[in-house]
Amino acid sequence: MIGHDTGRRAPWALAGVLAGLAGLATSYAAAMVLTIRESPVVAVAELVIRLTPGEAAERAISVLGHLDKPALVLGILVILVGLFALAGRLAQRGFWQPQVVWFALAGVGLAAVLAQRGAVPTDVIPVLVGLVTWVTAHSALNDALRRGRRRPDLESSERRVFVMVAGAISLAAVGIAVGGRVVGAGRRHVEASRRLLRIPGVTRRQPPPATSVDLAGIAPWQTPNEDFYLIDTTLAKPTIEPTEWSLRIHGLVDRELVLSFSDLVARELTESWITLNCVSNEVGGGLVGNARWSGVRLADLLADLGVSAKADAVLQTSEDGWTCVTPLAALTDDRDAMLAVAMNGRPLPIEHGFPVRTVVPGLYGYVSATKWVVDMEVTTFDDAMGYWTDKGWSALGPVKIASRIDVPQAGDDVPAGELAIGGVAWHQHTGIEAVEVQVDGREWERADLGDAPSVDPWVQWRVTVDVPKGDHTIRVRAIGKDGQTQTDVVRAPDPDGSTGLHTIGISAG
Ligand SMILES: Nc1nc2c(c(=O)[nH]1)N[C@H]1C(S)=C(S)[C@@H](COP(=O)(O)O)O[C@H]1N2
Ligand SMILES: [Mo]
Repeated sequence: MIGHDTGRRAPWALAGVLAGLAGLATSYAAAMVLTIRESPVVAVAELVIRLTPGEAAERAISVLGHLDKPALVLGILVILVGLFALAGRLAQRGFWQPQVVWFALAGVGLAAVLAQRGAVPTDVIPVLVGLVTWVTAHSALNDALRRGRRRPDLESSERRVFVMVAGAISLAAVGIAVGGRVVGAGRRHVEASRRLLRIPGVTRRQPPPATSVDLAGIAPWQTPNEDFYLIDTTLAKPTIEPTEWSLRIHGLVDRELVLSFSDLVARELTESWITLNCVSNEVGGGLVGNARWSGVRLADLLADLGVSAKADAVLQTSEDGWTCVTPLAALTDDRDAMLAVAMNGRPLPIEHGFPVRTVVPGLYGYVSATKWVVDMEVTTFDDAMGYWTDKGWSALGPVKIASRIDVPQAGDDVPAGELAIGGVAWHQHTGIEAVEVQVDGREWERADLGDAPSVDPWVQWRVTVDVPKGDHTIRVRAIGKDGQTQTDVVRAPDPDGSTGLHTIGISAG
């Protein structure tokens, strides 16, 4: 009952929340129509991610997994709704009081939008559209509320006016947001281009090598694209039409180069099986996958450009402004470091870097595997800093030898007697010589290895052991082709990759 003492605050707060949500809707619609990659809310969330110290960001990634970013956006929305309600309550005191909240929120939005890489003046339009909506929608709702206060005799009709104004604003906001989405359906467009894209030289299917490991529950040797782990700092994935993509290679080179997508795929294409893994992967974790990548070797490209002898690093930048610094040597030696255009015989999925990403065998993703890559500056480690190294992660990111038990799983109950154990092991660009398994601290037993066509992909392994009734502990270790045995010293991923042996407990009965 508006205009009476009871429940009087609620309609004012509600008016603030409605106006606030209407402003989010119109700013979202404006971003869509202008095909700006993100709404201002998402830009704020990405700014929060960027300002989060490395260790905290790391913990959020590992605790929340893929949910970390939706959880962040949700948290921001909850805070916003609280501030909208506050603006609504302030309106009880007068016209100007709530404007402080609206202008402050718009200020944060502007700061976030302008902090984006390659921000252009039009990027501020969605924020301004949102601000105008906040101020006008809020004052319309407040007028409706005040009318009732001045004319208590009109209590019920005034209430009707407020409900009608509120309803009209909500409907308009939803309509505008949906309309904006339809008009600016950029992603669907890029998805269609991706589906229709045929890249000469990319073979759809190439059977994985005959592998001797056939054990239910073990990770498939070739990781399907849809099961491949995903790690990046974006909320809205960049959607880049191949015709609009270009890569600039510059810095300490004799000749600078700007490469279009058609220039790139006109060059000789290389196909290579490469296992990619994340430095954040815990011992036994799943942030690792093996795919066949098709692309252009960076060593050949860079050789054409003439790299200065002073250079020892390449600063890579993605369309969304993520950066990493890669040791030059890893891009110019005999390994298949490449600008990849296809993954498992298909154009790269959008979330894995469409249309072009970097893949470097033997280095963790955070120093090498730039998705949506658009710029490469040949430089020196002294002069360049990457996104994660700036947060305290190690500058050089060679992968560490690792092995994982996939079968049985920790905590499984298994029949006593013969037990098949299996999993994967990797030491990219060095190769796996042997895998050994130990039950209850007894002798290490050698496992059988599956085939691998080169030293860059992982290998599957399998061994059969005898387990009597009771509880058992199983550990695995890998031995590299360089003679290195995987260490049992336990270390967390920060700053250069986890170490320790994957160990599981099972019960035989
Ligand atoms: N543009 C961009 N590229 C990026 C990242 C990122 O945050 N942004 N993350 C890197 C990290 S830490 C890893 S482990 C790999 C993961 O690649 P995937 O998501 O295709 O598995 O991408 C790398 N490339
Ligand atoms: Mo990573």
